[in-house]
Amino acid sequence: MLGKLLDFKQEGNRVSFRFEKGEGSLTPLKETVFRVFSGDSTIPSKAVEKTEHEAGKALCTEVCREEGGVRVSTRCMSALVGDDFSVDFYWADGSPLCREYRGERTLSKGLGEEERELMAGEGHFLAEEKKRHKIEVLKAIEGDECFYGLGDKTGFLNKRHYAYDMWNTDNPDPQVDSFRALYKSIPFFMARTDRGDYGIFFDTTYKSVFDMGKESRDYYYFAADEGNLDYYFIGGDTLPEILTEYTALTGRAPLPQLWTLGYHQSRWSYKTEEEVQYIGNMLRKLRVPCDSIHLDIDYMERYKVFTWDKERFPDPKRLLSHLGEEGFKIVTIIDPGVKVEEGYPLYEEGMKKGYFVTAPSGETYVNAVWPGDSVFPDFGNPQVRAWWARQQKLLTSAGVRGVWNDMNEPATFRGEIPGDIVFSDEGQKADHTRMHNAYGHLMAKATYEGLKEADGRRPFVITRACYAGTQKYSTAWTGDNHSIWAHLQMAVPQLCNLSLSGMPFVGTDIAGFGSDATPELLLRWVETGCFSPLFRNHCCLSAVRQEPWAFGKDVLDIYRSYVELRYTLIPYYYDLFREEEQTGRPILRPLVFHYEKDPETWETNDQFLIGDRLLAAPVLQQGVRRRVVYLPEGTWYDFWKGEAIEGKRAILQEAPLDTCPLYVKAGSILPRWPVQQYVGEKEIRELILDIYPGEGSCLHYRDDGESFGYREGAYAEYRFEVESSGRFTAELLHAGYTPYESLLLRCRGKEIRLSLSGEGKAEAKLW
Ligand code: MIG
Repeated sequence: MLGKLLDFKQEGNRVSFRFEKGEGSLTPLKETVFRVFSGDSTIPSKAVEKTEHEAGKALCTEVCREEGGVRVSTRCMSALVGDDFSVDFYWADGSPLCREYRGERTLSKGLGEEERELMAGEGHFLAEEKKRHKIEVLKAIEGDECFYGLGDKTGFLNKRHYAYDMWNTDNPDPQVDSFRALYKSIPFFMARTDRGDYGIFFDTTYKSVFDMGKESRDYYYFAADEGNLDYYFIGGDTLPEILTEYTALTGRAPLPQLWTLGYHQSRWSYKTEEEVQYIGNMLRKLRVPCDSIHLDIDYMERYKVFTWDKERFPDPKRLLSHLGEEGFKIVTIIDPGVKVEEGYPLYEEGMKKGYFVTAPSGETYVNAVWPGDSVFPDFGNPQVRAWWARQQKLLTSAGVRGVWNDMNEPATFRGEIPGDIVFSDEGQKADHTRMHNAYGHLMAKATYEGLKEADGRRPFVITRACYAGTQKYSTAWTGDNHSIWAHLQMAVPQLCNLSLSGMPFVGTDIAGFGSDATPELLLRWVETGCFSPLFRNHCCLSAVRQEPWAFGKDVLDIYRSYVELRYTLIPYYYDLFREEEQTGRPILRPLVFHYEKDPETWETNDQFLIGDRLLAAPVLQQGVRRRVVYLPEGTWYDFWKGEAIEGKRAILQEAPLDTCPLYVKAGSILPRWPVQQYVGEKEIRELILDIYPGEGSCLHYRDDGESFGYREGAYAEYRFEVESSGRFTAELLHAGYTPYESLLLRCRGKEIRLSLSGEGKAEAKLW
């Protein structure tokens, strides 16, 4: 596309190239991270906020012409830039990692006119026409590449042989493998290959295509028709390393408030004050631990955002404070659409200030969502974000503790917003085509800033639409799944791929949103979903009730036991979030994340790891009471029975309806708390440590669970270690927060209570 490479110039780390038909640059940001760029450098990145890498040290060890192009070398890698801005990446020893595909694309025409009509007549799926894109990067598939990431896409863990679009889409049909797009656009993937691993982040908010070897067995490609050629290449030996660099670029999820790791109960909608109170009462009476109840769109007055319906919620402050005393935190939904209505302050103020997106003619653009005719805040404009941020006070002043952003793809009822509708891009004039995929991301950013300002605590935001980097502001749920087994099955690879896309705080609607749940589906879903960071039961207006008690006592008892299990593991989850904030390693991890040398793990769709210590192998099929479990290398302990099992093999595991097969790696130390009805119900003075024989160590972290004080050192951090001899040691590494009074070590039926000495140390003999 850019034609022959003519010459190059090096300025610091940046090497710029002149081609026959344009220019480009290649910049190492680190020894293993390169940015490849050609286009309009004034388009602001929505994902990458810090560019401090670029200022840093000199990274290029050599830049020189050779046959085939110009080689830019760092200590670890090199990139060979050639005609048409092809870039091949090599290890320092000269072995290739990822090379451009230099052949032609195999373009085939779609169906002929007549055939199309025939097929369309019965509503058949029409094969896509394979067309060229303005920006197209083809990389060779040279072996047994597996691809992971790409956000929330449907289907399975390994994305090889599938093709997707990045275009935030709200399609309420049951989502299946052939869907090309869902709510989120995260144009990042990692490749596991025999030659090493790498990640590619194509930083464009324009609609893009990722064909991961569906069109051809010889190459995969990513492409767009507008915007820049702007991608980051990250090389590494392991997937965790690559994710660390990707999240260094796009940001990490900040440590959440502790209560957000508890159980959330939701439904579209708990419509009245009485109903919300009733749900709270039931949860407490039936002793199902719960921290949060979510209010869907019906709490508002005729779906007007930042209002309360005065009849159904006459005194939100009183209600929320009463629920607060019982340990419930209330999360309210907020959509972007603002109802067109004279006298509605938000609408009037926004109109006066020109805060809504407009048609090219300058007229405010109107489409329909829940409130009927609505207008759409221009979140690309920093002033609009600041205005939106200020609105959060209307919620926090009533006691709201979290905000759930929905419909922010943005979804609209009267057709999609036309491409030429005018949006701002940080003050630059832009259009819907450019801003669509960033809309939810920027809304979440405004919400985050607003909550931070109004409440001061770590903001809790949930969003449906995302772009790369949304993890800095928000958690996410996977939108409108259905109460069908296929969607319980999909939940595992979908949450794993979101996690590998930099979004660690994720979950699905437990028991499914659309369609009707069954008792068995509810149970298998809570047995799986109790491990997702965002642990919420939610369902649609029209669906049968699926609260924990909806199917009788036997179901309730099993359901409760998994909520309780989760509450005992909250300190472990919190440790994982601490680790995530520092390294980008997510909470949910597919097996390949830690065992990529073992091909058995490459496509595991029905098991996952929680951190590096726990492995869950839930039952995902109706009627099934035993399943095959693959345990990777090492020794594992059955969580329920305690017996040791040698790994690197498949076992047949009994799994009656009340059992989610769960395993702990030998040498693990699992921090646990007693069951509480909500986080903070009990004052926890003792930390339980479940220890599984073997060798291992971990860090344990504790703070007030709420404020940003930890950033100024207000936290306690411990290091625990167990040796194969049975010697256990504890050390308090940082004492910026009240330490535990004691540790309760539990190992193979034995219990030892320990207190730390004045120097913050303790030790014990476990076996
Ligand atoms: O399409 O607010 O995904 O969680 O309950 C309906 C009503 C709009 C879609 C969300 C869903 C929510 C529902 N919303």
